Amino acid sequence: MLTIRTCFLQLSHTLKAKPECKRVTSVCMVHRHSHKLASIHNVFKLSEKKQNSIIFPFKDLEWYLVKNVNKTKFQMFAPSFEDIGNAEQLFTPSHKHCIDYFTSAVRIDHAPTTAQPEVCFIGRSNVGKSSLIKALFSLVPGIEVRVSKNPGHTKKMNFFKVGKAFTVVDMPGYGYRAPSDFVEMVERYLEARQNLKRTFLLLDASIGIQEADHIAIEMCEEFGIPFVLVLTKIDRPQQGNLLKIILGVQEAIEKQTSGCFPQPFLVSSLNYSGIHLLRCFIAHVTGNLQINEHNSTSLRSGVNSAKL
Ligand SMILES: Nc1nc2c(ncn2[C@@H]2O[C@H](COP(=O)(O)OP(=O)(O)O)[C@@H](O)[C@H]2O)c(=O)[nH]1
Ligand SMILES: [Mg+2]
Repeated sequence: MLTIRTCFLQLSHTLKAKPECKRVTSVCMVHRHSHKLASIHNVFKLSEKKQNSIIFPFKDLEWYLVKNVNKTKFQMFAPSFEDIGNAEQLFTPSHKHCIDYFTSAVRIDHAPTTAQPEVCFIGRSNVGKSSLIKALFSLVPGIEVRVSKNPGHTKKMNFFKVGKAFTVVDMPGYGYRAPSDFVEMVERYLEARQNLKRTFLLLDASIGIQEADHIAIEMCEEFGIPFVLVLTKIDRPQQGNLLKIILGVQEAIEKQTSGCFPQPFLVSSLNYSGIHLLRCFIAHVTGNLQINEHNSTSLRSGVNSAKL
């Protein structure tokens, strides 16, 4: 049987020959027009329909689903607006709560030792990891999240501290151009990091799960770490195509995983869809936010808490 390491290295060899993700959009473009939606308070000023589609992007799509599809799996984490507002506090800096880039590391033994809970973002190069982290931290003036113009640019693990609450790690991408970095850094990190509370594995919403993603999923499964699939750039595909991808991803979660949260998260760093919900989920899984179950439609059944 091939090890995960060999799978990645073989795959990288193939991918080097046909780089398929060279599309480059300016990140400034991504953030210039959307900043006002970075705060939930501005989202609340929109019509109810728009609010819902930004906060719970799946709601826009469920119309298209035939009646016999079980929709609960897509809406398991559905906190109240109050919970979402509380989570935003955690992503808002103050003199007592400093949020900033902390350090970078090229090897796991260079990674900072910290006891505070940690979450990390992994995925193919160019899938939108850094843009997503930038969107999550969009309420932090001047924070520097390096977003590459060229695929495969992030070769380091970049650590961001959110006060004393938790740490966020932006990982080097796998797939195109960065395979050995990935094996050296990410695999060891995922296997060994004691304080890692959740791994967010990003997939492009126009493409779904690709070969390299399957290997990454298998890696998370093998290490027995809890992880979540996040579909990025949901502003790009048409709704019908997006729905098809989401259903495929959900089926893969159900059939091929045991450590993955049943609900795939949907995000756009361009228009802030799903960003507020993801902030709330991160606040929750790092132990910083008790979800108010009374108002929430989520977390009621035992099946959810098992994977949270
Ligand atoms: N339309 C759209 N483009 C995005 C989004 N997120 C990222 N991008 C673009 O995708 C490219 C790769 O993003 P980046 O965050 O550097 O990916 P990374 O390599 O995974 O860190 C950049 O050109 C971004 O502008 C999104 O939500 N919507
Ligand atoms: Mg990056």
